[in-house]
Amino acid sequence: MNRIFSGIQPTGNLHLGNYLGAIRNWVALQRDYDCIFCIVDLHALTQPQDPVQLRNSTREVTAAYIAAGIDPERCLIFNQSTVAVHSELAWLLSCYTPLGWLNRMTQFKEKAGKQRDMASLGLYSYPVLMAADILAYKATHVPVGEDQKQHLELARDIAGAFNRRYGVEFFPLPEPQIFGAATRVMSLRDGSKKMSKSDSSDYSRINMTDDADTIALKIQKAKTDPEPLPGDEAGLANRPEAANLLGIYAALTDATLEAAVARFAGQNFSTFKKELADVAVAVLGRIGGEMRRRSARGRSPSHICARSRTSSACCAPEAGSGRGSRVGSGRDFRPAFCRIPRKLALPSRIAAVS
Ligand code: AQP
Repeated sequence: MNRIFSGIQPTGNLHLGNYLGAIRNWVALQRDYDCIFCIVDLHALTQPQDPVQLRNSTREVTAAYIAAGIDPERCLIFNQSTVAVHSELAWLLSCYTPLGWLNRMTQFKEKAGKQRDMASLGLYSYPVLMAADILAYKATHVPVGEDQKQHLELARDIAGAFNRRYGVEFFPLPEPQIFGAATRVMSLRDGSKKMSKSDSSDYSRINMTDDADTIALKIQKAKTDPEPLPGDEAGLANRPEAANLLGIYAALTDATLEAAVARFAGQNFSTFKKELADVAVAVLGRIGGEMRRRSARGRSPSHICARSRTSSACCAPEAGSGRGSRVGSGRDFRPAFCRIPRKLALPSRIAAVS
């Protein structure tokens, strides 16, 4: 069976972009693939994090997976820092990754901004760790939002470089899976910027835990332009906010962008926004409510991860009761054992070198 690996950083409020670009697709794919869904807390450490907040966010991401419909009996769920092979393989792969490849990564340029010399090596080599996450499990498919496409291409390049170096087909070249009408959900305040957890304005995003009133208010306040909605998709050119909101509507209603545009052709934004708010509340309200209920019941994510399936996947998680580490990368979902190093038996030629 083909294998999926994907993950989310516990870096703050999960938002509609994470849901439409990633989690929702995972739920649909879990029936047909061997699935590993990770909470990638080592990636979160590429930016400064408050340890307590990081631990809480790790729990929130886990709760979101389950509330959105990921079945822990069917899929493997754990947090990255508990499986050392992610970091070990990242080091190995970094030795096959030319700097020129990393220099092209737009996410690093955006996140480092003008303070490039002050950015951490971790932020720079983030895509190598991401490649290790995927390749450690020999995953064949990676469902992600559009923003991660470049990193996925790099993971394929690194896998290819490794295979060529040793003349083996050791790592499969992972295929990106990018689908839906909202593969890149944009900020509600600026249609040219990605909706992001780290945006300082809470009004730029719809959080998965926002209640119905907050969702409606954020949509009502979302930036628009003065024109009525266009009659066809071509009319969305140079109208990033209209394109974003209609894309969100299409994704939430499982329609095509074309159908969404046709439905609201010629209408003003206020009528459309009311309908958009209703569908957003119907979809996210249920999931956010379930996330809140889970938190209130005090069911810890480690309990969830303990139920996470042990199978043909590479490692077997169990509930761990260890206290969190000082940096906040949890030990809560510690695997009982990790077979990866054995499974990931390196070709003998490499083993001989190392
Ligand atoms: N705006 C988005 N539209 C569609 N998909 C998105 N994803 C993130 N933002 C959008 C997808 O969600 C998955 C997890 O992403 P992540 O949180 O691990 O990293 P990120 O892409 O860096 O997300 P943020 O919100 O921008 O986080 P911060 O602000 O902390 O950097 C991925 O599949 C991603 O494509």
